[in-house]
Amino acid sequence: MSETQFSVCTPKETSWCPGCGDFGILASVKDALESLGKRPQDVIMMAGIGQAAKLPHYIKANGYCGLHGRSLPAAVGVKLSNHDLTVVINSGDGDIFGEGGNHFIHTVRRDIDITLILHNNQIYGLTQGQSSPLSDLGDPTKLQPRGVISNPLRGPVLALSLGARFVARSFSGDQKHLSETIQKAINHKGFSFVEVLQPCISMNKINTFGWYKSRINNINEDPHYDTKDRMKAIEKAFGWGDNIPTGIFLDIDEGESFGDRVVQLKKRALVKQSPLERAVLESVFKEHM
Ligand SMILES: Cc1ncc(C[n+]2csc(CCOP(=O)(O)OP(=O)(O)O)c2C)c(N)n1
Repeated sequence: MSETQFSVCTPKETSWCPGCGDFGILASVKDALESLGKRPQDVIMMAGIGQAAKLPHYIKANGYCGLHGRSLPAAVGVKLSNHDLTVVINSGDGDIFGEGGNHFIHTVRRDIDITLILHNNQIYGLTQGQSSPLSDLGDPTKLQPRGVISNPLRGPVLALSLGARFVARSFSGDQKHLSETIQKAINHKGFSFVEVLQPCISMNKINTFGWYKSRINNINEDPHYDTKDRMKAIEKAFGWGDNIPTGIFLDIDEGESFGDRVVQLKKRALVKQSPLERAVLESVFKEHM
């Protein structure tokens, strides 16, 4: 993919290992933003901590890296303060579903207009290979040499069960599909979730590029697949093992999101309101606190 106005460094200037799946995700995010006609000043890239969470360092836009697992509440705050910003969160499976699991639940439930791109390498990469909540049962890791003994969490299933209206899965090795999926996710009015299958070439020797490539299967190639059918989406999103469904599981565009229900935001973004309007809010806070 070609360089875009969002490019800020070369692959050598990152701390990712050569061949890391994070490069494909970075390229697709930049391509998606460029294709949507976004400008760097109108976008904020947010993350927690981890290898995936370094993505905001490598893209020219506003950026924020929070504590491990805490990207989502910060993203909600940013969107509510300035809903004119395009808010995109990139973080790892440990960050989002381990340390940040509780935040995931309530962010999905609120259905706020932000996009979460999950880098799922099924491992804690930065801290060198412990299992994450998304590691497969029985897979050996550095810390669990006899194999993981907990059942894996399926991110898309959880999101769908919580009422998310846009849920998809893609692969870091298919940058075109990933870019197109991210574009649809960003355009969706409400919370959108894209799980990206991402090889970690140093710490996960099981879920390799070839492992994913030979298993993925795009459900949207089936003309009868209905992206408005939540129960079907849940059934597909549970699929794993030898046949891993990718594509858009669910895409329901009607309905209002949390931001639409906040009356104070109806006129314009909070940061753009006049001091007088803000003063009214302040008096409300004072009265009730
Ligand atoms: C509250 C807290 N717990 C643990 C850590 C240590 N820590 C930093 S990154 C990380 C793992 C990151 O894994 P993941 O989110 O899956 O991202 P990856 O590095 O694989 O991209 C851990 C455990 C921390 N910084 N803060």
